[in-house]
Amino acid sequence: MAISEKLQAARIVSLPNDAYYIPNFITEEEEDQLLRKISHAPLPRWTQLSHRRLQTWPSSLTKTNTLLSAALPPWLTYPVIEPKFTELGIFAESPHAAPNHVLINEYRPGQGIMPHEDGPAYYPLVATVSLGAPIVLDIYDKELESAVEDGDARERVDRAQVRYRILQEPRSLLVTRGEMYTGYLHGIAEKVADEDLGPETICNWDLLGVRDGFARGSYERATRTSLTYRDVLKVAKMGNTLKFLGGKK
Ligand SMILES: O=C(O)CCC(=O)C(=O)O
Repeated sequence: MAISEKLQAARIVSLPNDAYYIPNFITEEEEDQLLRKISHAPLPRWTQLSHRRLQTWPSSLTKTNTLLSAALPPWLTYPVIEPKFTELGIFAESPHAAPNHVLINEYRPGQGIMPHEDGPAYYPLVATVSLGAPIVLDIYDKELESAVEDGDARERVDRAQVRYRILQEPRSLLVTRGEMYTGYLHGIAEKVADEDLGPETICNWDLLGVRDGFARGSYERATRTSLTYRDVLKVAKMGNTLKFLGGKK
């Protein structure tokens, strides 16, 4: 099954191929339920990074970018993957025809993520469900990559030109794939407010669920959590795991 007409209608037309934005992808009850499950995860599930904290489900990838085969927990599967992703045909063309990996990032006001690309471990498609509060995702040209790698990375990033800005409302879905996935970097600025919001600066402005809510042109950040669903290309089945870890089959 290819992507559905509903997803086609959600395409952000001012962006390269392809990005899709659907407001109110999940209900408030579904958002509450996800936030509850995330907050009830045992503390060791969290990796505290310097500018955000992170949960990785079902597990981190190995050094060779391999996922040890394990099912995602039901609360990350229902209702987001089944039935919602499947109805939209989001992962219909990916190797496992479904996501097998989820990163959960939590950003407090002032926190963010440096411009980066998601890399070759994954099929080039990421589906992001946002919870809790809005945030702006910045899209950078890839030339920034070498600038980030050498010298004073943070200063260079601050000076770098953002090419596109995508506003992600709580409960929304953002899908990026293809050229949008491989040809650009993405990041979230470490700010306590997102400003200069309007039809000229936000490329999904016409697709927002509550455009009026941003009519003042800015908002103070609050804690925002994202679920990024991906399909890891290399999966080691349990039968092969011993061999994989260096043992005998
Ligand atoms: O939180 C987000 O929306 C972006 C997360 C991200 O860039 C990543 O997980 O690679």
